[in-house]
Amino acid sequence: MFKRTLISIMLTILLVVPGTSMVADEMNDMPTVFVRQDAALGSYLTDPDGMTLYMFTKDTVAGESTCYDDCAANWPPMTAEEPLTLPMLVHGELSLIDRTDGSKQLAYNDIPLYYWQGDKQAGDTTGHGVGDVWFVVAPGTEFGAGAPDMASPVATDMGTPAAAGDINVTLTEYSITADVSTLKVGQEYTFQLTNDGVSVHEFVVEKAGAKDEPLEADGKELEVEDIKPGATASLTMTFEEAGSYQVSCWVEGHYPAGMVFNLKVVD
Ligand SMILES: [Cu+2]
Repeated sequence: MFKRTLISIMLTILLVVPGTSMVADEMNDMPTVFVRQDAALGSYLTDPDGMTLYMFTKDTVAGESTCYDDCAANWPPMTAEEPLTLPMLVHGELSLIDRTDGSKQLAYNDIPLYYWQGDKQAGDTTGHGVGDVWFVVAPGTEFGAGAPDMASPVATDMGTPAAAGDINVTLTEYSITADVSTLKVGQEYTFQLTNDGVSVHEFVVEKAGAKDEPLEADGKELEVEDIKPGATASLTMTFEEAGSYQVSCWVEGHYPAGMVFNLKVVD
């Protein structure tokens, strides 16, 4: 009996530790859309699982979708529940617009948002440029802006795998970018990390769409925590398998706001 009471007291203490309740609050405030970084596309909006969201330039009336039937089968409208919340530092407005079948669709600055059936996992952007009318949506895009003028590529490799060696990574509020984005299986890379921001950041290497689940090598997690503003750090590793990966920062709220960068590893 005494033991049980002790356990229950300890549990109570654990539950009132400062910070615990704050984390819970922030979880409730999980943004409706997230931001992601891609070497070729710059920043773009995704759903909370990292699936890319697209705009349709044939939607020419603010807050109105023209994509139905076959179109909507290929480009499913994104739906969401209230409250609608944007990540930190992302300006604009989310709303739910009415579709003719009575369903609701999420819109950003009155731009209806869609998925592409060809995308299979977080980091896929295969719908971008389809028909010259479907495009990823950069944070800050206004309705009627037309085809986006994409930011200049942040990486230099653009599909050619980088040779073994250094990869320069910059962390800031709230983005994470690397100077290469295509890597090769079996090569040893060293991520040279620089925190150019004003907050503490971290660096996690994981599978595309993973949620703070660092890869492991020799029983050690491939991550660097607590990188102070202005500090540098490094992480050396070898990818054992081809596929889609991401490097990200899981300090509370940073990942949704854009601290996730797409990496491709090829044979
Ligand atoms: Cu961070």
